[in-house]
Amino acid sequence: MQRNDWTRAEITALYRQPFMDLVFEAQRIHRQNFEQNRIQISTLLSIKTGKCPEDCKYCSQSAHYDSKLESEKRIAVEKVIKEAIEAKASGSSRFCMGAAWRNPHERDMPYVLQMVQEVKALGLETCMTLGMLNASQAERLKDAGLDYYNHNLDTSREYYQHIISTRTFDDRLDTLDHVRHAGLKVCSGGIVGLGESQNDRIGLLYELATLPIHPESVPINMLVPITGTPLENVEKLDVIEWIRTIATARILMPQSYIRLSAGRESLSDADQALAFMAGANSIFSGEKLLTTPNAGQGKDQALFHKLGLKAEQPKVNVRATAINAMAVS
Ligand code: SAM
Ligand code: DTB
Ligand code: SF4
Repeated sequence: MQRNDWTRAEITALYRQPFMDLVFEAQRIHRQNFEQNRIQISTLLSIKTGKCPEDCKYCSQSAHYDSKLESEKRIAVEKVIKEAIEAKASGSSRFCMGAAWRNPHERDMPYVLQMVQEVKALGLETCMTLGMLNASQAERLKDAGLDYYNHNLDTSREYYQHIISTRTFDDRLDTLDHVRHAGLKVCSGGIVGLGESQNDRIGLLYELATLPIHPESVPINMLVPITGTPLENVEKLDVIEWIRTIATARILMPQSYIRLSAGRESLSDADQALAFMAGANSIFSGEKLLTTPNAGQGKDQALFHKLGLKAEQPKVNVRATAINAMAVS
């Protein structure tokens, strides 16, 4: 059962309880709702990189900072399809395409819609993250076959203004509303290690867990410090706080996939094992996230082997199976 009426006091009490009790409870709830030892794997691809007009203080792609990132215009749909085929072959069940836009322009819509149709036809779940959407754009993406839309709340309502000034927290909620009303699945989470307080992490969890419907997917990013951005020298967050955030998310949103997103490169196998114990059940695989390095496939295979974890199989897509069968006949 989903609860959407969590209070901040309840969440604070959950988050601050003795660590072992928190992780134990999160794993208990995890096993009631998901098959144990199964991890969903997604692959990310940047379809337009850098020169973003937004000023998110953590981001390598913001045009406001000199991160030395090489920008790239929209990449060809054929190149995206090639990457998607490789992602599927290496065990991914979902392919996420991200663009450094404030929002997609109308001239970008035919490009992204074609991409969704073609990736979906490969039998992969599709996800996009393109910035803010209006209602009509969300509906057209849904009609093209998009499964998930990623748009993060990032941090608490109070801390948000210290991190981004070019769009508001309520702008983000509006996009999530359009995505939900279009019938798309919602992927929304946040980023920790921005220099926020524990209360801000609790505030982020409060916002996510009190949405009218919980996001189906909740990415928890750990800051990857980027040289040239205002957060390049921020103090690294204690890993225990990252685990507490994950475990509390699992308890508050029992049926959501909790994804270990950015930052795994800086975490040990033991840290990640503890995160899975705390109820995380999804990762991004591959050598690269959008612009920063990720634990490569070999490392992840070794980790899965060590921990006895298995990849969740892609959901069968009847139309895609038929198309693939035609392609090989
Ligand atoms: N431009 C789109 C947007 O902001 O909605 C989509 C891509 S954006 C890179 C997606 C998310 O990645 C951000 O909301 C943030 O949580 C995360 N992210 C970006 N840069 C990061 C970094 N340096 N470290 C950790 N997470 C990061
Ligand atoms: C999300 O929450 N994390 C992913 C995905 N959604 C798009 C992005 C992580 C980006 C990390 C920094 C980079 O590689 O540029
Ligand atoms: Fe642009 Fe997204 Fe980076 Fe913000 S997080 S600067 S919106 S690419």
